[in-house]
Amino acid sequence: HHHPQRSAGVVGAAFCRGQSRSGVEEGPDRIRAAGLLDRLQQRGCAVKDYGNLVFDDVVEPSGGGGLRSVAAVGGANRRLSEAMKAVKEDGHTAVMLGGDHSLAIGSIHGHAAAVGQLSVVWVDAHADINTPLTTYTGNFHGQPMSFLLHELQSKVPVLPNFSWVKPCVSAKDLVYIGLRDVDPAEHYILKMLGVKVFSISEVDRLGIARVMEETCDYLTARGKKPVHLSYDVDAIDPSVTPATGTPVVGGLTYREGVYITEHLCGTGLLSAVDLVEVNPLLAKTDQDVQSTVNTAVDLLLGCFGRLREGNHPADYSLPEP
Ligand code: EXY
Ligand code: MN
Ligand code: MN
Ligand code: MN
Repeated sequence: HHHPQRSAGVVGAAFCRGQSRSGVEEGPDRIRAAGLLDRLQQRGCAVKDYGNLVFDDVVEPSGGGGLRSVAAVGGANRRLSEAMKAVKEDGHTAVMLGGDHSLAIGSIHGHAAAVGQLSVVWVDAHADINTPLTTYTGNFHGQPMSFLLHELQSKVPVLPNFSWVKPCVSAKDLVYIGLRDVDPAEHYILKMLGVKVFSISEVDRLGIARVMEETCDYLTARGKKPVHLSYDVDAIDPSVTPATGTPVVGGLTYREGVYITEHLCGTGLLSAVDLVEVNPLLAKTDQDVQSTVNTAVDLLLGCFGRLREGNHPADYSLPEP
């Protein structure tokens, strides 16, 4: 049971236009300010910070069919896809700091462009698999998986600034963990495609250890592919991570949330991680912001081999008297 040394390539995506509430664009800088890079380095993990992406100002076409900021979301994700591809080609485990969850389109697309077929573990209160035709809200953070799955392409219309998106994930290579707020169309899609879902009820029934064993058995049954972990901080209970745009009661505990990252790290297959939907402006108190941001950092440290039992460098030696 060993943890091979990895390097982290960190990309900030300070983007909020996949949803309606400002503040989520502050996620990357707040997570860095909480010491992510130093704490990764202290644990012997090499870090390259690629900084925050610069997104073009986009003029939205008129119309839009009730969809919010279509062209901006398409353009930002195109930029992010190129950045993630470059991080993977530089040999790092990629870390995408969001921003809202619409950014998973570019993050997963770029990851797949660099490494080929991958497995996706989506940890979220929400399924984020509405199509542009089923969304009630018009928010793209509730739709990213619909653009990525091969099986849904006949249901997704052509949209401005989205023509670059090539579907790159198969339904059988996707596992959800933590779902508890799923729209009817999303529930239909998950059943129709036979997607593996460990809703919060399955976490209650099986326990998180068995959920993670079954997740990894399921994903590796057809061969070991690189894993993309897309972690929405709203998967965790809002008592722990209140600073987020769409909190849902009854979430994962801090311990369950961190266990997911420890287990995936231990497989040696983790190739990229998104940490999204931290919105420091939506907390009532500074303590709420700190709890949310510090949990985000702990989730990322878990992805890079930090163990709660304690840790020591491979070359540690006791001082001689
Ligand atoms: N299902 C709702 C929608 O499509 O708007 C809510 C989505 C919330 C998405 C958050 C980020 O995970
Ligand atoms: Mn999400
Ligand atoms: Mn969510
Ligand atoms: Mn381990």
